[in-house]
Amino acid sequence: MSKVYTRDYWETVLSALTPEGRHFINGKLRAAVTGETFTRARPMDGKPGATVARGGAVDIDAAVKSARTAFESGVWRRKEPLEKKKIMLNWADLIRAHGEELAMLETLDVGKPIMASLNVDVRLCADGIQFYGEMIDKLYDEIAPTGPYARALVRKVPLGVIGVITPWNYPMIIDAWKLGPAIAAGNSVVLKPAEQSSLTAIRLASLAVEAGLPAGVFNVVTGYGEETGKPLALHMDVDMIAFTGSTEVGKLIMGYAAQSNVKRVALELGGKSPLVVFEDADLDAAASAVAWGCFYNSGETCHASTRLIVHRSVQDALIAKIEAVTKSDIALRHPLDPTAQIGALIEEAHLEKVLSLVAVGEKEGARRAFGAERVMTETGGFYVSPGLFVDMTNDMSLARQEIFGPVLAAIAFETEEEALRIANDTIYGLAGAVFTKDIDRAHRFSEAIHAGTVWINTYDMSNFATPFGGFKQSGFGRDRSVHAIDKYCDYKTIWQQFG
Ligand code: TXE
Repeated sequence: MSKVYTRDYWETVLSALTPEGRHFINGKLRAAVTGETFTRARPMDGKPGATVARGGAVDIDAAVKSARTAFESGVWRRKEPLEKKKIMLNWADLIRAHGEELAMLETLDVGKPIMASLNVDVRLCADGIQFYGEMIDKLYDEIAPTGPYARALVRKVPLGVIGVITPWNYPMIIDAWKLGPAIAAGNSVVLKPAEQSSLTAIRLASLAVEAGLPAGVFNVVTGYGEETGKPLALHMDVDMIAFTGSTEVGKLIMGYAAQSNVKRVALELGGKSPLVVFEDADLDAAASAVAWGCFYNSGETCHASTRLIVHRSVQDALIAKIEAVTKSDIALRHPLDPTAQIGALIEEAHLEKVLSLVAVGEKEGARRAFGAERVMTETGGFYVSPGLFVDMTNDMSLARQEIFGPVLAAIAFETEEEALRIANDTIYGLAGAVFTKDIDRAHRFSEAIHAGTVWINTYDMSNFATPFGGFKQSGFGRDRSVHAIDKYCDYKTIWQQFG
């Protein structure tokens, strides 16, 4: 029988929690060299959250040395594939076994509903580690075609030390998307989580060592972007940075790579994804897809369906359905309430940014159909209700800027050409969707949307077998799928001449 979770149960778990905020370097917890720490307000109620080590260049240097030593020693990359696979699978099992604790750490840091942390974030993190663990003993190298008197082996070799810099919206999931393939390929990692969400990264590292991952293979240094992320990205002994975050910082990361050692870079950046609804679409399915697609995780999702591009003839009917589905299904509640579907925004500054973008939108002429207001002020914490704006054109800031809050912009169109032009008129290219019953149009349109993922008559379906990432200023390089391994490896050719 499955366990019944209550608010009281989760309150007890929270009060028993003793979050660890120190770095994890060479298999051990360590304070920052300076001894400095920082504390942030917890999103659920604005009270002080956990105390976390404030890392700097010296801490990064220690972590990179530990990662390099582990890599050069071969303690991980030269291990028998079956043995490595067993360790990764143990790690995934330990993540599942500590699911409630990890879920609470995540909710404490980022304010998402505890049941989402448990059933989505913890689950997908463990599944990600397992997916790449299972690949370890199925990776073959190649023999190139040559003449009869020579043989050329084409080996896929790990790069060395990978710097991973992650955001706060899905910390554990995005960590697994990068740690899984990087470590499965034989690399060592230094992870710099977002300053808003350090706790699960530290716990994932200690569980990895408990599972048998040798010390130094996976290190965590916590701290701010400029103070900790930048020295990692500039480090001369880091071979690659795998980054998820804003397009603005993604551009800086490319610059740091160029200024230092031409390290490789993979970037998963922002989005402003279009969801196009034609007049023949199933409006109930479209309403549900657009509401969940935009408002899940309070809109703090890089591939959120933030631009609804709808045929003018069905606009009013669709918007009424979106409002109904939002109000009946997407419960905004305290994150420890097991019935909450969405919770708090990450921090006060972010809440203010979301509300100020809304104010600019209204000044430009967007009309509020519902929501997009600060709510639950009595709880403390940072809550904004899901909201939708109409009477919009694609050049308004609500349609152009990534808001990263529960704010949907609806833009009407008359013809298919116009819909496509609006859909592709963005600097981003992460995701998109088309709703229509016309199969020819569905395929024509999904081919023409310039984005890394396009859905037909659905939104946000995904699994580990499918690559995820963007075109244009949404970045490059793919997370998930067997292909994700490639970017953490390089090809090495070994020639041998016979006789
Ligand atoms: O992102 P940042 P922020 C978008 C979203 C959001 C906006 C700002 O629109 O509102 O970005 O969010 C580290 N050198 N996305 O400020 O700053 C930082 O510490 C090296 C989309 O949180 O890009 C964190 O670990 N690292 C997105 C990570 O970069 C630096 C997810 C991301 O932070 C750094 C998050 C520097 N100079 C935000 N500055 C997505 N694609 O899902 C910061 N960092």
